Parts: sequence; C-alpha cells; structure tokens
Amino acid sequence: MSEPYKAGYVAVIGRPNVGKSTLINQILDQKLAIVSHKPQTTRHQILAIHTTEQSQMVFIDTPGIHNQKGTALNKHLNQTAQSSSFGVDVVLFLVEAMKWTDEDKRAAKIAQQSSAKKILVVNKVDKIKDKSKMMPFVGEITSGLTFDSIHYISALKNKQIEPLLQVIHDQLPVNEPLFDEDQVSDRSTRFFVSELIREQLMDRFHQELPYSVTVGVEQYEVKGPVHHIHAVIWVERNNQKRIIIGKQGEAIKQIGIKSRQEIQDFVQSKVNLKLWVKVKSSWTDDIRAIESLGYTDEFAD
Ligand SMILES: Nc1nc2c(ncn2[C@@H]2O[C@H](COP(=O)(O)OP(=O)(O)OP(=O)(O)O)[C@@H](O)[C@H]2O)c(=O)[nH]1
Ligand SMILES: [Mg+2]
Repeated sequence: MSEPYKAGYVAVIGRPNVGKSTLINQILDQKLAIVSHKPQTTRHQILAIHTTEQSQMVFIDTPGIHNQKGTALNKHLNQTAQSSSFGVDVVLFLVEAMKWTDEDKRAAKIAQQSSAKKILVVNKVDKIKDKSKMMPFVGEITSGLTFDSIHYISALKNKQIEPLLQVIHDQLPVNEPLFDEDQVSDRSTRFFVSELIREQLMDRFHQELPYSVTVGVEQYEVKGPVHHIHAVIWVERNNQKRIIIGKQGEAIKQIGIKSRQEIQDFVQSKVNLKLWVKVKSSWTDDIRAIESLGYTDEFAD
C-alpha cells in the first residue's frame, strides 16, 4: 500500500543572513527568494511551494529576526517573522555554524514559542574546517531549548538537504495538497520582478543606500515572445537618485542589464526592461524625471 499524502506549512526562521532564502531556493531548485550577503535582505513573507509525489511542503521564507530598534519597517519585519511561526506544522530554526548572537537568541525564543515541530538546522557547515567543534557548539546553543531533531547542512553547496527534507516529510500531517501542484508561490510575477531588481540594487549599493529603497512594477505587458516591463526605483532623496543613476547613467545601465538577465531567467522569455528612478517626496518632478531619466535596456542576444 502506498503511503498517505502529506502536506503542510514549514516556517523558516532565524536571524538575518543565516541562509534562510538560500535554503528555500535550493530546495525548490529555483530562485524564488532574493539572497545577498547583506543582512535583512528578505522583506516580505513569501510562500515557496515544493510539491512531490509524496508530499507538499509550503515553505514560508521570513525576514531575519533582528535587534534593531526604531523604524516602522524594522518593527514590521520582526512581526512578520514572528507571526509566521504560528499556525504552521514545522518550524525550521536556522543558525550559522559557530555563530550565536543576541539576535539568534531572540529568534530562538520565537521558535520555541511555536507549537509546531521544531527542527534546528545548522547551516554553513562548509565554512567550518574543524567539524569536531560543532558538537560543543550545538550543545551550548540548545541548552534550555527543545528541538525534535538537529541537522547540519550547507544550503549554498546543496549538502545534506535531502535528509532534512525527509525529516520534514515525517513531521507533516496527512493531508491533501494545499495548492495546485504546479504553483510554486503565492506571489505574482510582478512581485518577483521587483524583487530581482531590488536584489541588484542591494548588491551594487549596499553601502550607500538605505533599506527604504523600493521597486514597483508599473507596467507588464507580454507581446509575442517578449515581456515588456516598466519599473520604478523609489528613493527618498535626490542624492540617492544620483547614486543609482551614476555618472552618465552608467550605474543604472548596469543595474538594468543585470536585472534583465535575472528576469529573463525567471520568466524564461526575452525581456525588455525600462527603469526609472523617482524620489518619493517630490512628486512634482516626476514627469520630467521620467522623460530625462528613462532608460531603455534594449533586449540584445
Ligand atoms: N558559505 C556559505 N554561505 C551561505 C550558505 N547559505 C547561505 N550563505 C550565504 O549567506 C548570505 C545570506 O544568505 P540569505 O539566504 O540571503 O540569508 P537570509 O537568512 O535569507 O537573510 P535575510 O533575508 O537577510 O534574513 C548569502 O551571501 C549566502 O550566499 C552556506 O551554506 N554556506
Ligand atoms: Mg532572506
């Protein structure tokens, strides 16, 4: 007799930069969640749906849990991460091998409050030469905490992911699939396009630009084999706009080229991308900004 089908929600939580999004992309074998070396890359909760013959795992990628106070955005990020650990079947609590910070402790506390099955996932083990140090490390961080199992993986190098998936499978309830089997996310293509552009911005300007930079897709048209996309990069000040545009538009040009490549990979079609940079507070110069800064990266082979 075949095993009954299983399906459920799996929240992936941990402090910024531990590799949550990298792990989810690796499991789905698709770049759904943007990744960067800078903490607090993920800003939105994203569902990533992994469907096989045996089960459907609905992963929830969350913003890293952090200790920074202040802005509404920061508070919102923590709340998003926290709320996603409730009402799920499994919590994957990610830590980085040999690193245990106050932010990890905070995230651990949130993980522990969930009534779900809890799996401790020690990521980035590829960075550790002397693996014998790992046992005492895990002993230290788990004191006072309870986990249903512990796994050592390298999300980046795709190591030990299969055994982890097996354990997640074991913990899921017997259930019909929750989503269509060909659906990979709850987010629209527009959303992913804006995220891929934001990833390029984070990559290039991680020192200069604040987290408040956002990207909006204003127009998305599929004409024949080509996707025509207009997107706006929103900044708060004119000097930020100047940075993104760069000398003679060189910076925005590079952002456009790289973003277009990423978007083409994602939509599996040719893309014609137009980018604009706009300052949120000065609506008045928008029209002129559009005209003077409009940049077309013509699709080339
Ligand atoms: N060496 C190594 N690096 C990794 C591994 N997993 C992730 N990284 C790197 O760690 C950095 C952060 O990865 P992300 O997946 O963006 O981390 P995150 O937990 O989603 O971060 P936030 O979205 O900011 O909370 C990136 O530079 C990844 O390439 C791993 O297994 N080994
Ligand atoms: Mg992330």
